[in-house]
Amino acid sequence: MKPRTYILPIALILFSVNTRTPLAGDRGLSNHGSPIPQKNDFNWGLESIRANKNLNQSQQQKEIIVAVIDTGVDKNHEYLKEALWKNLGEVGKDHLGRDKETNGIDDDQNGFVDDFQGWNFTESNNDITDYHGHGTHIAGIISGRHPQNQIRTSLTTQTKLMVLKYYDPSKASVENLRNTIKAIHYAVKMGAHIINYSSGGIEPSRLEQKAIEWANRKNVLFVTAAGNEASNLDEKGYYPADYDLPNILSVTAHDRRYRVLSSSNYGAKTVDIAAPGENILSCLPGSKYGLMTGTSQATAFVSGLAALILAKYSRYLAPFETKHYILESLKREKALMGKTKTEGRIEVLRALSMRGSSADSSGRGIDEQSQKIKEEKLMSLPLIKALNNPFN
Ligand SMILES: [Ca+2]
Ligand SMILES: [Ca+2]
Repeated sequence: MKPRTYILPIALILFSVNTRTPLAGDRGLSNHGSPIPQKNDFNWGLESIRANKNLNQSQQQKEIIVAVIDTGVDKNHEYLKEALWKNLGEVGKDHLGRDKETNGIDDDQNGFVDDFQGWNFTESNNDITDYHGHGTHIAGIISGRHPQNQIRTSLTTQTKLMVLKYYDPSKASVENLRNTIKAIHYAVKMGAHIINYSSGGIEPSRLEQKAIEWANRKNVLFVTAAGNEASNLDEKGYYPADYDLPNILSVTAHDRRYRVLSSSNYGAKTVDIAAPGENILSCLPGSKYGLMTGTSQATAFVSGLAALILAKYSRYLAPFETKHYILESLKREKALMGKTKTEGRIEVLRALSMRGSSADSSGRGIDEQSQKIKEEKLMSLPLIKALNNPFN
């Protein structure tokens, strides 16, 4: 297969075979970021998806874990540190009174020593420091707090970020793919409800697909980027976005006028949905902020919304149910015609106020209905059916 080039924000060019690369988009990182959020630039994404108001906190009934498989995070960033997931099996004191976080023992016997905050698969240790910037930016969008006025916005108070570092630009590309697969396994094993993967490549991988299939069996939603190559994915593949699996949501990016970005991949038969992705202000390492553009950012908005939906109901929804709420509540836009399967973009308030015939905010309705309606029946809704037959 013909090698393709990927342009990273640090201008590193990789010739890819089975690579997985974090997607920074057109503009990449805005230099080294700013200590002060730039006015008016943060909010457009949140406003366009109607997530800029504080939601009723009572709607958020439980903690949702989002695995961020990326380049690590700045774990000391003021807007991220409280949002980080903790592995309860690796915190507290061991029988000798030592901190489990640092005792050099795999206290919870999951195969990872001192993985109290996630794991660094590139170095096989618990150092999740982000030297790249991409993962911190993505984590900031998912955690969704508003740095200008210091209120928490809807994306979201109960979300915990499980940080899984898979990417090292100095490693062979096949190694980054291997670490992706390991990170998916870790996320599922350790209880993530959603995996955010703002990365991809042109080569499919059977092992990666199997890992995501396993995630589906374990009710883990996999939100992933359509990619930034200006390609029609109905004609070219891009993975993992293009695997035909019911738990995958593939996301392209729109601008302030709801047009798909010129750099974003699209596909009327293959890409699920659009979300904001141009000049998005979020966190950068060193407690800074900066703008990034691309389908990575759009993907993070969708993961944030999925977390809110999961948190709303009294039981955990299956991935196809969460997708149902996102896709049935989207706002259709003329500008997105021919660009995604749904020709729509996400809207948080619409998704969270959706009652339909099957659920109320307690989840009772959907609990009852789910006993009566089998998955096949719900999947027979036209939208969902289309979603599972992307190549038709
Ligand atoms: Ca462990
Ligand atoms: Ca330990």
